Amino acid sequence: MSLKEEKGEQEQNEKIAILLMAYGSPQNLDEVEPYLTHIRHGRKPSREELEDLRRRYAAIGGISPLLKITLSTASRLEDRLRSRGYAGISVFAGMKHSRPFISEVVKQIASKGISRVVAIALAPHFSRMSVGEYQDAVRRANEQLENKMELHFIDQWYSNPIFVEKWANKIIEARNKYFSGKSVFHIFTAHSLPERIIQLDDPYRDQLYESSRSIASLLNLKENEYDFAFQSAGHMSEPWLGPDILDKINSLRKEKNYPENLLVVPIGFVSDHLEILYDIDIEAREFANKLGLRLERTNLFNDSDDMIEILESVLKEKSSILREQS
Ligand code: FEC
Repeated sequence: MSLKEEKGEQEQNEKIAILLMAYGSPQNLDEVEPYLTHIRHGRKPSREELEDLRRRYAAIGGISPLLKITLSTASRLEDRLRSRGYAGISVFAGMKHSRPFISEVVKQIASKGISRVVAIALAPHFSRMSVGEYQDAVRRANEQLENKMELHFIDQWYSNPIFVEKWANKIIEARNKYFSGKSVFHIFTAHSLPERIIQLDDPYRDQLYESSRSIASLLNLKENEYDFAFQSAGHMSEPWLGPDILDKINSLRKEKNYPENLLVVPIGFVSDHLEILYDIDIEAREFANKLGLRLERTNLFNDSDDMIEILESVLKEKSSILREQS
């Protein structure tokens, strides 16, 4: 074998995939039904449930930007890693509940002769019911392959110092933009999950509390300047983690010297999508306004340079594969 061939084979062996995983979203109103059926593990939604969800998508312009943002993040991260000299790394994006499904993307990765995959959900806090399910989808797809790939998972990354610092900057930016010089009450939020996760010793809620505290402490926020609330709870009969953001706003309004200016900081998410553009920007804002309060929210990272910097840092911190390559 010539030196060139040997080098080519080595490079072939070193091919690595980073798989970014996100929730997924319907690409038009007709796709809402299969999407919601998938979320519900195959149970068909009622006509009212479908209409309610279609109405929410219609209210944000008919389509969520989530897929576009995730694909762009993957492409920008790949460019960044290549520019850093990681020539054998390719970045892919797979969705949990819509196309391109994680299972399809895992097959596509394998078809390129890649043998190692680092999978990271674009959700910074770990729960068995959220990130755990992304990981199960990767494992199941890998099991179907003739030549199984080596899988590496990044479970959580909420405590990455750059992530914490960038959130603090987003808060300062939003306060200057909307509330310059005025006092502001900060509500950190994340997606709710069924309350039973607590009995299962799931780390999700504690990680969210820790996340809020570390961002608040970087900004020297006093205890009476911030709190945490859950958002976007499902419409199922079992109890979900609370307090819900609307209840939190209501209870704040009942306080004696209630805060008039609220800043929502959705630390459980990294990009714009239905749960931000509808649940916060429309539903929570209207609710607060009716109570005479002003509600604004921070921007999210989306596919910005900040997001790419955060992901690069997380991958280096959490993945020995990347460290081996540098
Ligand atoms: O923009 C988009 O089109 C997608 C927005 C979206 C994101 C998202 C993130 C999370 N979810 C989590 C848990 C659950 C559980 C159920 C559930 C249901 C829905 C429904 C929609 C939906 N989720 Fe979601 N979620 C998004 C959208 N989610 C739509 C359907 C119910 C409804 O009408 O609102 C309940 C499942 C069931 O019914 O059995 C549980 C968690 C996250 C944050 C972590 C992550 O991003 O993966 C946790 C974005």
